[in-house]
Amino acid sequence: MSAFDITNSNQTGAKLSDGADSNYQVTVSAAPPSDTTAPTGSITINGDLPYTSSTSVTLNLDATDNVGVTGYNVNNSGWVTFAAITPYSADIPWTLPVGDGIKTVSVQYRDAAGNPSAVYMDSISLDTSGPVIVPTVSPLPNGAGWNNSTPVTVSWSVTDPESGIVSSLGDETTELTEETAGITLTCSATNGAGLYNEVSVTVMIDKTSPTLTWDAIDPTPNAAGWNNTTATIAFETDDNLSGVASATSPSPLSFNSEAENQTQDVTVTDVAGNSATFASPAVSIDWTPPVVTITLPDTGHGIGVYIFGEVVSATWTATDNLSGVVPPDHGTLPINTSSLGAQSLVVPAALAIDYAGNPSLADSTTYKYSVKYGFNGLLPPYQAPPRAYKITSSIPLKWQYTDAGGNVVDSPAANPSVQIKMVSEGGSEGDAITLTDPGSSGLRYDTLTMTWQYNWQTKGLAAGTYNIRITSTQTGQTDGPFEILLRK
Ligand SMILES: [Ca+2]
Ligand SMILES: [Ca+2]
Ligand SMILES: [Ca+2]
Ligand SMILES: [Ca+2]
Repeated sequence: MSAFDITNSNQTGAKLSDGADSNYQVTVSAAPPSDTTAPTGSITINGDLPYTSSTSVTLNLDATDNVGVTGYNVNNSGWVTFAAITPYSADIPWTLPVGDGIKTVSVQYRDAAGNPSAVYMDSISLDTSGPVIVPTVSPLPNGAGWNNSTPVTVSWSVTDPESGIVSSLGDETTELTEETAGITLTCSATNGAGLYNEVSVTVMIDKTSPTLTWDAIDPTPNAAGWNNTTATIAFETDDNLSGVASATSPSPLSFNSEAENQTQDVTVTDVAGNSATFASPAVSIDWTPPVVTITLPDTGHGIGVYIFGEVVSATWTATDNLSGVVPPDHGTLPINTSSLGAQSLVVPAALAIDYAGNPSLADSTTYKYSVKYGFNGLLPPYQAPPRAYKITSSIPLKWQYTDAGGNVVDSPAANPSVQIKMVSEGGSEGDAITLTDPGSSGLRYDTLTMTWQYNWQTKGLAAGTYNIRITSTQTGQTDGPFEILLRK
């Protein structure tokens, strides 16, 4: 116990023992009782939620003390002091260290006497990543994002390894069975830390093959359905949904060879991978002309040998490689016999034509023939055996050239020569003998009578039979032999 004083407040000098009626004031002063009781308290983070998505949290501090709480120390970061209060309660902002995972915060309180409380702790899980949402499309679309078959199944994986999934929407499996230019499915979810995420997947389904439309054959085939040049066919492709990705040939197709009813295939593929093959219209191409073959007749002088002015025709036939010859495929062709000597038959173009419209070619070199004079034999005074001519006489050999009708024609260009060979008794001919003519008169042509004459000098020749031949240099024809008999 401490000492205490009693004083007379009205200053009358009265004593306690006087019993007088006085006012007394008793003042007792003593040291306060010592405080040895520590505060007690608690801590929660964010109202004791299990997860947070942010490093910024609120610490809920509560403490009480028999005298008064005067401070706290969070995570040993230093004492925060305040006037003593009981109970103490405060929400203070706090920043957690970065990095997802369990975060623990501790707190200690103290009172005015400096009594420290126990250390109180709370933990919270930090999750800064939203839900992981992964769609699965089955079967997988191609590289361009398209499916080309049904059903297409869309399923979802929704997870959160840190804080788990609290709620989700659209995570059911969906089966798509219709073509679509694009249908978007969305799945959303919220995790334990309150983070929201949503993922969408767009499914495009095209099951229909592309189409192809053929243009007309260019140039237009003729009425018989043939072309006689290279031809092209253009085409257009189209697709219902994903679009045309490729065609095996560009437009137009080219037809560059001869054949009947030729086609080409074009395969068209859409972006979704559907393809279809289209055969082109048939194209028939023939650019080879018909081939004309000439047959020269034999009118009695050998094949291809005709008499001046003779009316004669060759026959022609035509064949064709492909489209065939438009009738007629044969006929006659007049042979010109108005010129003498070696000739070529003039085969005009387009004698025959094929169904593709190709005319046969002109030809003036292939078919050779010759035109010669008609010859009526040696003229009088020549006579065939048995008439015999006496050796030493000069025998006039005279002849004329004629046309096919036997009419004498003017033949100054005939340029004939005479050849005479002796004939043995066995019938064989010897070599040509040397001819002499009196006065070297030679071969003469009389324009007036259109007669050739050669006076044959027989002097010195042996008796017997001789063959006379006359050859025209102009036409190459040799007329004869004409037999003549010489006697002594
Ligand atoms: Ca205390
Ligand atoms: Ca997470
Ligand atoms: Ca398509
Ligand atoms: Ca042809």
